[in-house]
Amino acid sequence: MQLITLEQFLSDRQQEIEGATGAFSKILRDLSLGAKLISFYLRRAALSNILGEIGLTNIQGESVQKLDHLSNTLFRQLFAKNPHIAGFASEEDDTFTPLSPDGKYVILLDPLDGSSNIDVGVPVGTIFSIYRRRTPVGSPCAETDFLQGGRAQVAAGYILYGTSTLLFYTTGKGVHGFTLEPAAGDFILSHPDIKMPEKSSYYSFNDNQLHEWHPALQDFIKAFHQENRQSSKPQSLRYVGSLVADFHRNLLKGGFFMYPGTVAKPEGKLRLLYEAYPMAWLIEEAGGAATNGVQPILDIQPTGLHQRTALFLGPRYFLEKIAQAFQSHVPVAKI
Ligand code: FDP
Repeated sequence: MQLITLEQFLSDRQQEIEGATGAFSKILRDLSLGAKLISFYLRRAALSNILGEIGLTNIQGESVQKLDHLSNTLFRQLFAKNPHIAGFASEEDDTFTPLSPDGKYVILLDPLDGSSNIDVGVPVGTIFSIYRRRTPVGSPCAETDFLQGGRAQVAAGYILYGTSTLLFYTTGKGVHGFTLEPAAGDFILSHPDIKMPEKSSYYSFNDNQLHEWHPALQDFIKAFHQENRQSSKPQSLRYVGSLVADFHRNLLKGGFFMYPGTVAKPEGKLRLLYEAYPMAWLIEEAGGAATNGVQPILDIQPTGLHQRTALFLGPRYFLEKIAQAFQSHVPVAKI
């Protein structure tokens, strides 16, 4: 097996990003360093007294775990030293942090996704998304730099802290995956240019609010279960409850994930900027699709840093069926 490190891969592909000067590679280097450190902390978390809650609530109204806080602080410190990063926004912070006025890029992060799984040793992840700033270099960045829309991303990816520590990313030229070789301390190319299987093997969703979903989706899922039961190769339920882990499994094995909204709260739970945009771009690059049920995620215009969206990720044909179900549904009141 030819060993290609992330470092080597980045320097070979630097020209993929228009006008790249090495700044982008330096940002990915920071992300990979953060990943190595978080991976190390997670492996000995129970022994270092860093499990549990910190006693604060974040902007999302969720209680902050010690490891959420640690990961957010660690990445912020790494980015603050990088002259190429103009600003940083995190799911954990109320607002964005301006960094180097001379930086060309801004970075958005969900520093530790799946926090409810941290204390029980279940895989969690980091999700990132990078944009070229819109405001002039040399000035402090502004909120508009972070609210550009998913199609303006220049790189997006995730780190999965599981049985291995994996880093997967795209710059719009396929999805490439690296595995941390702990002895060498390097990420090694293990999944070049991966494509999602067209056939779905798994379905992943939390159905505890099924009775509150849009009736079209309730009907669709009922029909799906019926068809699945009669199939000679039925799809199996797999739901970890960490978006990165559920996404990663479905990407490699084929599957569909959804976190819909309810009739009362159609925007659902997941965050457009920190979770949906990066995952949507990755899945499109791997041959799949991402919608909010009817509209491609990457076409949704952002209005706020902490905006939420319903999220459906999976094979293209399957998401088309879901969109049709929504569009052809006759509201009960109109029958
Ligand atoms: P968590 O609340 O544990 O941080 O982003 C939030 C997230 O996890 C996703 O990682 C995951 O897919 C989803 O929420 C799980 O939500 P439920 O517990 O409601 O299923």
